Amino acid sequence: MTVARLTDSERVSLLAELPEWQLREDGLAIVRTFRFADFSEAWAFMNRVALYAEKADHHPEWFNVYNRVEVTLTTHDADGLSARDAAMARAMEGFL
Ligand code: H2B
Repeated sequence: MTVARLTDSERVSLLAELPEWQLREDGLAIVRTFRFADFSEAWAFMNRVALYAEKADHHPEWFNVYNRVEVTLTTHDADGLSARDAAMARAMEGFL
C-alpha cells in the first residue's frame, strides 16, 4: 500500500509540535531517545507502544538497553514520514 508522505510544511509543524523529536539527517524519519527509571519502566512503555502499533498496523524501529529506548519513526510504505508517524509520536508522548 502507498501512503502519502508529509509535505514540507506538515513536517515543520510536526517538529514544532513535538520539540523532543528530531528529524533524522536524511529527513525520512523522526527520532527520540526516551529514558526511564529502570528496565521495568522502559518495558512497560514499550508494551503500551506495542499494543498501539498492532492496532494501528504501524510499527516503530527501536533499540532498548536497560532504561533507554531509542525510537525511529518512519513509514516504509511511504519511504519517509507520514501522518502515521505523527500519530505514533503523539501516542508515545501520551504514554509517558
Ligand atoms: N510500520 C511502519 N513503520 N511502516 C510501514 O509502512 C508499515 C508498518 N506497514 N507496519 C505495515 C506494517 C504493512 O507492512 C502491513 C502489511 O500493513
